[in-house]
Amino acid sequence: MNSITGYIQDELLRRGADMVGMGDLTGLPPEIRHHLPIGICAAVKYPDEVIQGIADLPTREYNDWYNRLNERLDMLVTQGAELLWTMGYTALAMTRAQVGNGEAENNTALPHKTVATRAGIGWIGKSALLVTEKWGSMIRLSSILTDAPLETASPVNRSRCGGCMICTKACPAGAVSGKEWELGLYRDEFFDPVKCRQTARERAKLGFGGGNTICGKCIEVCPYTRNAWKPHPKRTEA
Ligand code: B12
Ligand code: SF4
Ligand code: SF4
Repeated sequence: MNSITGYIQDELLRRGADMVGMGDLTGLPPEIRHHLPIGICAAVKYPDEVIQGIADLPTREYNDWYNRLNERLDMLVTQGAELLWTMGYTALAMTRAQVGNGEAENNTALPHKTVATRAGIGWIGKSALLVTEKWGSMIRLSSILTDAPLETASPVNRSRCGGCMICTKACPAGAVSGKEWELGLYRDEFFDPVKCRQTARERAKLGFGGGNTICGKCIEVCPYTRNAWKPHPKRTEA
């Protein structure tokens, strides 16, 4: 790894990222990547207990962490971009203010998950979430676009879900069709964002009185997420 790649990675990890990857974006249309060739993916992880707590319904604690991790990510990518600027490179922090939340059409021009697969962080699960070997899908994502000469990872182009259908069966909205993602398969061919959004809004209201459109059952049931949970003292005693 060249020194600037190592430096940026270490700085983002030191400042609170749980995973960092660099991806070559030149295969994507220049206008959606602001004519910049490299994407840095930063991921932060929910505490195990917060995800374990949403088995029945989304909780206020999950809602608080959702907001907290979004703020942490905005800060991280802003600081990462500032570091790159001071080194003389162009860098754009893909904060929520920059990207928007896709509210109108459930779409953003360059989703963080696209940067994440290009950066070798994980694959798109049947759930439509980014799934990683290390933390499953209990992570939130953001990204930085840059022209810095960073070393990029091998992209992930195939799913590792295999025959698993757990999220398809568990999704209360019936939004997850069960079709396996591969490069080129558009989200709406295997996942229904309208059903998900509607049900997540209802479940958030039921769980803690509403506010955000959140549910997260597809995160909690995923075996890759569950494999990452540390043994809990109270549970192992019982
Ligand atoms: C709009 C939106 C929604 C909509 C639509 C969901 C969706 N899957 O698109 C609604 C309201 C339904 C929603 C719900 C949720 N969301 Co949401 N959402 C977004 C948002 C703001 C934009 C997503 C978007 O543009 N989608 C458009 C479609 C086309 O893209 P996509 O599904 O994101 O991903 C596709 C591409 O990445 C493509 N792709 C992957 N690699 C490559 C490579 C190449 C070369 C190409 C061409 C394409 C490609 O494959 C994917 C599937 O087609 C992102 C934040 C962001 N700015 O990215 C968060 C985001 C996707 N949401 C997130 C989360 C966690 C949730 C919820 C769990 C909410 C909650 N907290 O309870 C649910 C889960 C729904 C689900 N199972 O996907 C996280 C996902 C984290 C993860 N581990 O994957 C994100 C990234 C927010 C974040 N900052 O972390 N969300
Ligand atoms: S967030 Fe809830 S409703 Fe949306 S896909 Fe996941 S399990 Fe289904
Ligand atoms: S629950 Fe199974 S099918 Fe769904 S994303 Fe996780 S591994 Fe893939």
